[in-house]
Amino acid sequence: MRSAWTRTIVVTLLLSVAIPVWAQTSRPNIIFIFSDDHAYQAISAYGSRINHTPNIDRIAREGMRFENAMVTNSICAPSRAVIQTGKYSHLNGVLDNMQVFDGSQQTFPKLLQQAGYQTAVVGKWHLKSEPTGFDYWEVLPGQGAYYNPDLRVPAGQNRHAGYVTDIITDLTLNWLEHERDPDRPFMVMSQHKAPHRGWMPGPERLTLYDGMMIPEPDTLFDDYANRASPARLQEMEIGRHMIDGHDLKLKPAPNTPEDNPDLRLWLAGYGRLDEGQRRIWDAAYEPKNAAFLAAGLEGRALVRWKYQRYIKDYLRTIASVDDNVGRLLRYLDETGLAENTIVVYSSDQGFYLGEHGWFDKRWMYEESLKTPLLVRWPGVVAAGSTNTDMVSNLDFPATLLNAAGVDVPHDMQGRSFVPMLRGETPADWRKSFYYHYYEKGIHNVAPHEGVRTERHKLIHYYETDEWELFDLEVDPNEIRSVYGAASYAETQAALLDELGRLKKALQVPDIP
Ligand code: SGN
Ligand code: CA
Repeated sequence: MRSAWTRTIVVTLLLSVAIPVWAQTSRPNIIFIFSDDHAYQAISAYGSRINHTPNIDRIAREGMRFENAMVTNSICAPSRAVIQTGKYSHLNGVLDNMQVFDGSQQTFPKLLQQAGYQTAVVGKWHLKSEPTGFDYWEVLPGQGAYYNPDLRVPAGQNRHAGYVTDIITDLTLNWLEHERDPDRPFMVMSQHKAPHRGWMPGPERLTLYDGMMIPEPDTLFDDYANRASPARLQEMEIGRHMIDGHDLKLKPAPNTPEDNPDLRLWLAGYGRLDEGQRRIWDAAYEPKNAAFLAAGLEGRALVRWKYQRYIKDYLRTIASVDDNVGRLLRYLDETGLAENTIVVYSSDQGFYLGEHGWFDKRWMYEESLKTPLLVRWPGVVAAGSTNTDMVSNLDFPATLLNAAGVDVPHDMQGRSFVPMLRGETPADWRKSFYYHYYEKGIHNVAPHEGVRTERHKLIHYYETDEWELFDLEVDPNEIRSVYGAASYAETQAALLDELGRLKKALQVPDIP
């Protein structure tokens, strides 16, 4: 009797001590690797026809690939504000790239911090106010620079020599290795500038793809027929809107006037290179540029050349991102951290790689609505699995909180997709998705909202009250709107109802 009591007491004591310790050490770490403007079409795990990303693919091979991850507002700062808060733009206050994020509001890093996580953010931030909810932050001011970038810290600004993608990884690794407390779980956001416009490749990648022709997308010469007027009025065409000294890396002539915008952009990019970097850069571009100038291309041949220059530089910057993902993954392997660390790879939105003749993003069309999302979580996510449910950047905070065992606040509009990571989709998961782009400015994309279902998409350009309806099954490239067609009357009515229902449920204010 007495020994049974003793055993009970001993076991009870052990449990009361052991459970919290066990729970603490088993909470997963989180590495959120985030790039800027990385199209899923440029990841081989997504079936890229144009490049190979072996390290990013490893996350897919050892984890889950999401085929329908969508953003609520396809532009940089708004997407980042959604990820901080789990709320749509109209509730988090960042509707466009100009607005300042109110860092006093609830964010998922703050909630993780309160639960005992160490938190850090390195690289592109772009929310205008200082990061809040992070034990360590070192972020690019604004868009940041590709070469020899400045990075802001609470005490001021540091200039780092070298290439931004490498530097962001160096800082991430330094924090992991030397600065964090190894006894507590961590969440670090390692956020690249690349492959954002400017598309300046790193010194080792300047000649990658030389002598090759990258395949063109089917809609490079889209004529925007059978669409509402905004598709024709945009200013993001490879043929018409690329800037010589900036996008196309053509050195401005020596007598260019100082106030020329082309020259200013050239100086903001190439102008940051030190002498050694310039020698490597010039050796790579000057022979190619001389050949181009000698060829005197016009019309479609010129568009095709611009596409090749654009896509190769874009993919070169991604090659460096991929190398650096490899560095992070190797570090996790070598330190044994890999086993209990969730690795996420995603981007702030998708991007046009010549589809519809475009670069940039913003539209509710597929290439910019969808974003890459790969998640590795050893012991939880089945290796090499895929998911086709409509998940969103809106769901990232709820998911990461849930994975960390932290309650998800009721006012977050996103929902945890941890069940999907375990291979089970809840029966009541969303079957339709609300999208809203607000910005008026560069690239002249008209504000619009809409609803996406598994098969259809309804878009409203409310300033001109124009509509588009796409049947993605028969028209995956979205080149023929069937809005108003008699054969789609029922579908159209159902989508209109659904749009109204979603707006009500999500508390979207009426458009002024
Ligand atoms: C810059 C780019 C635009 C880009 C926006 C937003 N022009 O203004 O092409 O759409 O950023 O990008 S550039 O001449 O400065 O390169 S975002 O990713 O920050 O939203
Ligand atoms: Ca972006």
